[in-house]
This record gives sequence, C-alpha cells and structure tokens, in this order.
Amino acid sequence: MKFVLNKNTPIPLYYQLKQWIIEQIERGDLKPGDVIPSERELSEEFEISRMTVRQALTELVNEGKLVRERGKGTFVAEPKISQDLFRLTSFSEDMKSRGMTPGASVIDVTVNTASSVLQKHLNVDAEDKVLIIKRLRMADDKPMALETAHFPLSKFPGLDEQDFNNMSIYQYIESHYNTAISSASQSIEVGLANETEAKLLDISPNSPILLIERMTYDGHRQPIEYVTSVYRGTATNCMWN
Ligand code: 16G
Repeated sequence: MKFVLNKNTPIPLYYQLKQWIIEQIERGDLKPGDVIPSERELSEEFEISRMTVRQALTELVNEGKLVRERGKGTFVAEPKISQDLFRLTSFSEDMKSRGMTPGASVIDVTVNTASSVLQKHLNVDAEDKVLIIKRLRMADDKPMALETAHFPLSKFPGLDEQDFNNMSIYQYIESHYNTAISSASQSIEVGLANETEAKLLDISPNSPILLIERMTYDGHRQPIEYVTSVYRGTATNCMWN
C-alpha cells in the first residue's frame, strides 16, 4: 500500500482512510469478497490509532461497503442489488412500501447558529445557521419514532419556512434544491424511553427503544443532515424485517 494519509489538513484521518478504501473498491483494486487488512495492520501501515481505523471501517460496514464476519475478518461486500445505490429511502417511502400511511407531526422547529458538534457533523462554520426540526413520525396514525433532524440552512436556504407536518423532507429537498440524498452512515443502540419519549410514542416509561444517530450525505459526499431518532421497540419489527 503506497498511500500516505495527510496529517496536515482538517480532513479527519479516518475519513481519508475511508475514502481511500472506497476508491480502491470503485477502481476494482479491492473486489467483493477481498479481505481488508486487520485494524492492527492498517494502524501500523498508516501510522494512525486503531480507533481511527475502527471508525473508518465501522462507517464502511454501516454503509454496506464492507462486511464483518465474526472471527474471520472484514471483507469487501457484494454490491447490493435490492437497495437503490443513488438514493436513500425516507421514512415516508419506507412506510408506503409497507402498505402504511406515513405521517409527521412537527413538535418543535428552531434555527440556531451551529454548535461545535454540528459544525463538525454538517461541515459548517460557527456563524452558519442550522435548522433543527423535531417530528413525531407515524404509520397509520400510530406513533413510530421521534426524529430530531439538523439541516445546514446555507445549503438549503428557505427550508425553515416550510411546514413539514405530514410532508416528506427528503422529497422536498430533492425537488427544490436539486440535491440527491445518496448515502448515510448510522449507529444504532438500544435504550430505555424517558417520560417525554414514552408519552409521545405511546409506550410505558422505561420501555426498550432504539436510538439511531445518522449522517446523511449528498451525491458529492457532503453532509446534508444529522439526525437522532428514537424508535419505539415494537416499531422495529416492521422497520427492519
Ligand atoms: C428517515 C431518516 C431520517 C430522515 C427521514 C426523512 C432513518 C433512521 N432516518 O426517517 O434521517 O430525516 O427519513 O423522512 O432512516 P421524510 O422524507 O418522510 O420526511
């Protein structure tokens, strides 16, 4: 491997490594089924920490570009046929494809300057405005999830003036800003509902919930959304079947 990560740019090292692996896959230098060197090998090769390597590999696994096989290693994934590679589906589309009617009820809308976390996630400056929109998502009028989505207003001027009750944000973004919603990376963990979440999701406090943190990117791999969601446990069967 004759690739050197550039430690003098603001581009995070994990991201550089991730992009490099993606390029190898796109060029065909890494083929489906090829094994990816271990975390230790990659960290020694690129002189970066194992945590940095892990972050790159985990995102690639979450995006479906690599697969981890317990006890065997990490491999280049077979290209997915069933998933549209150029578009991600939205909550509205997911529910419709399951024969249910999607719904959205706006709980809160705020426009703020970007906090340091959002500057990093959305690749914006401290003075840039971010739209934070919290919605309860329904399927056939039953509450399924609570989504708190953050969008950079510099990329989507006027997005804060729209009413997103029972409206698809992805559809609006795609049609009004000529932006393809192309890829996402997300982490999922299990948690317990607090009082507010329980009330909104119509479940008992302390019921199991799924917490999803997701970054969504456009066709140029630019971040366009950072979202945290809470899904009611009983919704999950239908979400990931
Ligand atoms: C999905 C996305 C969420 C996005 C929403 C848009 C996950 C975990 N979340 O729920 O990030 O904001 O779709 O839905 O996949 P909409 O276009 O129906 O408003």
